[in-house]
Amino acid sequence: MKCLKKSLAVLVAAFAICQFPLWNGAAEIWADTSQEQSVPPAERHGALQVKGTVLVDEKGETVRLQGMSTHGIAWFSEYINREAFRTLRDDWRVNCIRLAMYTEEYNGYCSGGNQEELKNLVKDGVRYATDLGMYVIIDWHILQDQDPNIHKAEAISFFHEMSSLYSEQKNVIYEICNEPNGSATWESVKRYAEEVIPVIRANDPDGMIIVGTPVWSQEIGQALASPLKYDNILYSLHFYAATHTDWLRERVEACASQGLPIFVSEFGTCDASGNGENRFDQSQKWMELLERYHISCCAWNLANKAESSSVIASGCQKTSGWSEEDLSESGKWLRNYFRQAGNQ
Ligand code: IDC
Repeated sequence: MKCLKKSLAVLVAAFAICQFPLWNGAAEIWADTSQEQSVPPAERHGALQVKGTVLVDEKGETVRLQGMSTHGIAWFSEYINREAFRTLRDDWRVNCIRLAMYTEEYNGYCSGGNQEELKNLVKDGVRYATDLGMYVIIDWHILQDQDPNIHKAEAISFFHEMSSLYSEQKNVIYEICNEPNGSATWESVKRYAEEVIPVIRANDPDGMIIVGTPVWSQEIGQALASPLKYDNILYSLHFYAATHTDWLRERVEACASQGLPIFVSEFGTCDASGNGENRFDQSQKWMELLERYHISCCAWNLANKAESSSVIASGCQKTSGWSEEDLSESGKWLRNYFRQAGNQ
């Protein structure tokens, strides 16, 4: 009798679950490896906000985003696919994808690339991340162009379009200039940001925005000395573990402890060329520092290029569902790190 009652209760519960969806968002329920049903990260946390130096979710709890940056989407578009992002979410346990769209390099958005195709790739990437309940960063990947003001007009119209498309979404983050370098100063970056940010905010008043800093996003001290006068801004710091060691970690520590909200929107386990030897000992020190200050981070890069920063082994043609032997050395290390960090 007891047994019958129990089975009836299970049946009733199963029926109730089928009738009433657990939440109203677009994301699917997914099972994590502990076999429990979980609500995906962006559904669980909702809109994020910068509070002091950290990100907080809708319940006011501190959240750390961690994830993968794509390589240049014009060159490695095959990795912009739903199953790739699903593998990263469920197997790598990350909660964020960064879509890197070069502006000036070969086939970049401002250097002869097909702008409609590039925007469609960004839109596809945002859709997949959204369906999977992940956060997604739209990265205006300046590099060779050095100073973001060079393509300011294109940036304004690009971010105007993106922010009007995504004004209602809680999971989209805008990164307005990857790495100012060369002639770019913090004053010139600020001038650019002060024109681009209001364009985004006119459509998406609460949208979170990441701003690059001079010297390939290393000069965060200048942002601390002269911050932008907007809410929900994060300043980017990029590191490559074989090149950037204690001296840059000390800068991060100094700036974070003085109140600067930092986002490591790109890092590598190798040297700053994106290649060379991986330094996992240095990478580990970096991760400990980022954890201590709850700093979010995305690793460079999701591709199978024959360079040490690419996380897929160069001979592997799979574009999702990778097993351990499909990964490069950096890929194996990063997957392990993300899995054990448990920041979803
Ligand atoms: C590198 C890529 C490499 C590509 C090159 C183009 O890994 O395959 O040929 O860009 O110039 C950055 C940049 C990022 C770089 C990366 C490694 O944001 O675009 O990618 N890096 O050099 N900053 C520091 C390192």
